[in-house]
This record gives sequence, C-alpha cells and structure tokens, in this order.
Amino acid sequence: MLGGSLMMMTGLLIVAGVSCSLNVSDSCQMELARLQEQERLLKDQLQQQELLLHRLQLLNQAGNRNHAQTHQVQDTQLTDCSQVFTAGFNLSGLYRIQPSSSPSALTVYCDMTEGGGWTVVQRRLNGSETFNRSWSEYKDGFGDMTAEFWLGNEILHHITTQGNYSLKINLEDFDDQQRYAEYKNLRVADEKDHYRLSFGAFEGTAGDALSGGHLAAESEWASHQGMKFSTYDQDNDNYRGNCAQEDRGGWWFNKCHSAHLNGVYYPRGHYSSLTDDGVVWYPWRGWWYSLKTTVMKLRPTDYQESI
Ligand SMILES: [Ca+2]
Repeated sequence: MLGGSLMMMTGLLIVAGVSCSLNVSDSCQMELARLQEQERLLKDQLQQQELLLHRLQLLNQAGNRNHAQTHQVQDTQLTDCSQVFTAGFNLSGLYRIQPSSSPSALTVYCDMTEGGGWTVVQRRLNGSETFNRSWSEYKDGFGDMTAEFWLGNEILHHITTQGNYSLKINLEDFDDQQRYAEYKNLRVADEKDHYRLSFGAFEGTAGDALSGGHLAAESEWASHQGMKFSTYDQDNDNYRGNCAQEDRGGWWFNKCHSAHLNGVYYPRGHYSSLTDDGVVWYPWRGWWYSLKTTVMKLRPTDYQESI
C-alpha cells in the first residue's frame, strides 16, 4: 500500500515538475517542494517497514528452528551441540539440548563451523546488550542467542561437569584481525562454590590471558585459574574493592583481571576510562583496547572432527 502511494507521489512530482518548468511562479515552486518532502517521508516509511519485515522474518525462522528441534530432542536427549552435530544437524542455529545433570531441556546456539559441535556460551558483536548484570541474570543467562548473550552459569556448570570440555575463544579487533585461545578441560563449579573456574592446557594465537598473561609476576593477581564468579551484587574476588562493579560486568575476577570478555563494549577499540573495563584480552591488545567480536564456545575435549 505504501509502495503504491510512493508511485502515485512520484507521478505527481513528474506532472508538477513539468508544469512548473512551464510556469515559474513561487506557488508552483512551493507546491513542488511540498510534494518532494512528502515523497521523502514516504520513502523513509517504506524503508522502516522493510526493516521491520526483515526482522519479523528472522524471528520467524528462529522460532521454527526452535520448535522443530524441540520434538527431535525429546526422543534422543542430546546433551550438547557435539551430539546435535553427530545426529546429522550441521547448520549453525538454535537447538534443544539437555545436559545429563540438568533438570530441564533448554535452547542453545550451536556453532557448526570449525569442525562443528560447539555449544556457544557467550557472544559480543555490537554492544546491543549490557553485560553489567546481576548474579541471578548471569546465573540464568541473558540476551539474544542470535546476537549478543550469556548462556548462563548454571547451564555452564551442567555442561562442563558431564565430561571433559574444551573452551574455544574467538576474538576479532577493529582492524578485522582474528586470534583464538583454547583451553582443555574447562570446568565451572556449582553455585554453592560460586561457579568457580578451572581449566587445563592452553593453545592458541591470542596469548594465555586466563592464566594471567605472560609475566609470572602478574599471574598472582591477574590469573583466573580457580577464581569464583563475581557480579556487582556478589563480590567473590580477591580485591579489596569490587572488580565487577568497577569493571562493569560479571566475570571470574582475581585482583582484577587479564581477560574480561564481559566488559563494556567500546565501538572504536581504543578507549579511556577510570578502570580497564572494556572487552579485554590483555596479552593480545592490552588493557586499553576493547575488542570488536568475541565468541566463547564449548565442545568435548576428545571430540573427533569428521574429515
Ligand atoms: Ca572484593
């Protein structure tokens, strides 16, 4: 309907333009300007409606995938995305899984690239979500799984304690350079132990930030090994102040960090602030550079990629 109005408006403009070229009066020029303004408004409205339609289509696709996979999982009890992949689903997207100790099934985003089978835990890409959230929000998860989100500490605990899992972290800066870090045997304890983090051997190109960077002197206060999770409303760090409050995001803080992927999203990379509260991976870009894209994802350590 809007498209029809726009066509009619364009027709009127042509007629008005021709008649004004024959008649140079002020009123004619004013009428032409008014019609041009109306055409611009209609174009804006049309563009907005197209955007809305595009968003609705995306939501509909996600909803359909979700619904289809719900039925599939009720028969087979897939406990993570590696089992979803092995069951023959090789498209990245939303699927239903139920980790063995989890009381209920849940929807997760499965990344079927890089060998497939990755259960995505966290994603940053444009700053659309705030990550300065409460303990209960980090516990249950928040955000949009097709964009920015945190899967949830409770489910992280259930997935990582049902076997040996590797965590892969994909990072990208604003120059479109990419690095990765991978940790074997990553485990997140239960809520009673404040979702304490432990991990094994590092491999990758981004530097071993979770162990506290590359200087031994720093690891005492910057290592995340064995750290409890903290949020602004639950201070479990080793610092006299509150790292989560100062650095504005939940994380496994020490005193305070050498990696903080749940920090504030700064859209230009380099930033200045009272504290190092950006999306930080210290050994690669330092404390005063906030990364453009991060993805954290889990897969069984002994997973065999199909050739
Ligand atoms: Ca403290």
